[in-house]
Amino acid sequence: MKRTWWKESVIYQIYPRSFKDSNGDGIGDLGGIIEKLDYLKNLGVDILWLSPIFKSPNDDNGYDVSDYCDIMDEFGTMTDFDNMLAGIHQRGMKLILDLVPNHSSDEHHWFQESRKSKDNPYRDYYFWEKEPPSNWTSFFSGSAWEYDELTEEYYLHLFSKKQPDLNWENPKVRQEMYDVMHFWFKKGVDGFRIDVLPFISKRLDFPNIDPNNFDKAIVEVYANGPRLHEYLHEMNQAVSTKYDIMTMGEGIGVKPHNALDYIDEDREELNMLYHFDHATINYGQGGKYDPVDWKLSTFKQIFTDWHHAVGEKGWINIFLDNHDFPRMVSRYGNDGIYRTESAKLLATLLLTMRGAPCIYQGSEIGMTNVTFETLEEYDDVEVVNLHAEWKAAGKDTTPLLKAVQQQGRDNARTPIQWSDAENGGFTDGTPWLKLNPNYTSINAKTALADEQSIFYFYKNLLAYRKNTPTLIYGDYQLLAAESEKVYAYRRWDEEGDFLVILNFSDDQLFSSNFVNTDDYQLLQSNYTNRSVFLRSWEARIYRKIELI
Ligand code: ISL
Ligand code: CA
Repeated sequence: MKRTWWKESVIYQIYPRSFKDSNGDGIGDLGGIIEKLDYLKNLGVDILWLSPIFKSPNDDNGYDVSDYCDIMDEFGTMTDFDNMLAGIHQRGMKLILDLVPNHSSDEHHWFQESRKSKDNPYRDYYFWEKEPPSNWTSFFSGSAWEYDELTEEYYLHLFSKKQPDLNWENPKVRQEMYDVMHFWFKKGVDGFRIDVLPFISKRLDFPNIDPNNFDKAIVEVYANGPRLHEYLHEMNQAVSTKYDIMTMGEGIGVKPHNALDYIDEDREELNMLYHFDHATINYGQGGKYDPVDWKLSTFKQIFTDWHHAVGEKGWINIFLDNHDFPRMVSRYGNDGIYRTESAKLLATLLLTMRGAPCIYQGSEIGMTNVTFETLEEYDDVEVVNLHAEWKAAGKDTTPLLKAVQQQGRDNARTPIQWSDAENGGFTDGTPWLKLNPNYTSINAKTALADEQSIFYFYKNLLAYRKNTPTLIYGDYQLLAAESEKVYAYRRWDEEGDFLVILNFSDDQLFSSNFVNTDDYQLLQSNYTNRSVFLRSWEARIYRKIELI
């Protein structure tokens, strides 16, 4: 396999609004990121990915862009940006930004022009129809078609009505987006994470969807549109290949069978794909807010299927949480008595798979889901709209509150807990979203003072991975596939041979019942002492003896 810097990098995702506030207005900002660059360098990550920092009215916290070549007022100025980028590069790290090409804000001047009249030159920057051509629904409740009385037509928005979908059929729109990319690459940015990338090519027959199966609608109707790969190849040739950068596409709706259409190196489209299959593992019939139990065997099969589907031809991201999903330790671990052990176990999984791991801010200190008492305390547009919908329908919202506490995006958006000081040291003002009250015990300051903390577990394993290409490029094989408690696998190549054994349960088990470790030696565990048992949430890495 071809070795490249981006395959060997570990990515750290910053949600700037919640990372660190430097001026007391309660909103994280670029100045706050600059303050924490040494912290990130100390952790040992290679690439910082910033959720959107472009000008935005913040209907969806920056995923609604009103100017792609300027900085959001709340986050700072272009000078702050230049200083931040220089600080990142000085420390030997790289920066990737979040491009949102599928939709803009309705406050973007393109849309302001577009809605003015049917013959405005910007009209076909968006999708306008006399009548809604389909029953498409928005991710954030209601129809995806919004009536605009100015010209008495409907425009398409797959997300909020303040996020009109851009019309990539129009070559001018594509050129605008390539110009945006050139603008940031010329400044020295090292790549882009590309938001809902599989949606940019639309099915112009706008087929109706099954309203009771949104997941199917995503895969078969919204994503993987007819001209998608033509656009990606064009983007690659017009922009990506002109710089030493990397592109990673948010792979919503992409499945193992079509993954290589995006990332096969020979196709010259994207560098890596960020798929969702495990992240939606507990979605029930009613989707995200209708959660069901999930099985470890399914979870393991998803990672395994993706590994085999991609093979040596492409590269994927490995992640367990981000700003759209609950905290990983609350979701896949045990955030009660085994919080530390299970956070370390999940770190072991993240950092020993083939792919580019993405650590979401706060996971390195084991931050957990938050439980707000009322729906009013939630800020996320998805929840605000859903809440309004339930109220309008006269429904009892108690089950919704419960589902939001478990599944809501704000779980991962509470501000970073830097210390046990007021508001976790995140801000001197009033935070835009309440902190998780457990900041008094779970915070970065406490973690940095404790050699056994989750933070140092990440740091040590990050350093080990960096010097162990087998863990990056090596082959993978699932072991003990049927177990509902243990996730075990082998990673190997001609330079090394490892076994990873992860106990995803509170139970104490005999590891020899699952995997034969005879020729291997224990390299590390998330428990300091040794035992014949595989203890609750124990994570072990073994290395083959003759190769040591
Ligand atoms: O959280 C979700 C909605 O339930 C996801 O399905 C999410 O909408 C999907 O992952 C796309 O996410 C991206 O685009 C959205 C934005 O709100 C998310 O924050 C972003 O990651 C629209 O730009
Ligand atoms: Ca601020």
